[in-house]
Amino acid sequence: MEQTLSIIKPDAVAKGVIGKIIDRFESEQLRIVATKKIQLSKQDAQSFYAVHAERPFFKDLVDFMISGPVVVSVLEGENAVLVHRDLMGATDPKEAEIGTIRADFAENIDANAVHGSDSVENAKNEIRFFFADRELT
Ligand code: IDP
Ligand code: MG
Repeated sequence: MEQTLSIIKPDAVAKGVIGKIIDRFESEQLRIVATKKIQLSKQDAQSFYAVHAERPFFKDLVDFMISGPVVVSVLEGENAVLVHRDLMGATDPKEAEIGTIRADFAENIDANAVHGSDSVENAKNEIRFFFADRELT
């Protein structure tokens, strides 16, 4: 069993597709361990995406991530990290395979609907960033 962190980004929350996206997780046997809708502060977004701090798109990414509420969830299942990344599709929705979340719900690479951890190690850190032990049931 593996855990991963999902963020439904402000564009997808504003579109009203939280339920549709979570349904895809459960349809692929990813169990919802924890979930909550929150408003990130600028500092939250900067530290969550610190690995991208030197990239040219960093400021736009932070501004976008704080432009409205997000839904953060912990998903659990066999190969959860990879299963979730496959469901999400490529970072650029134009390159995402048909039937993936980003192909179906994202507009462009800046507003691309979802985040997913890219490794088991990063998943652990990202889960700890958002959730206290008592929230992980
Ligand atoms: P990922 O979300 O598919 O893991 P990362 O490379 O980790 O992609 O990038 C994090 C986020 O930064 C992306 O989801 C996207 O919102 C944004 N991003 C990545 N590359 C670009 C870019 O070239 N232009 C604008 N935004 C980008
Ligand atoms: Mg990433």
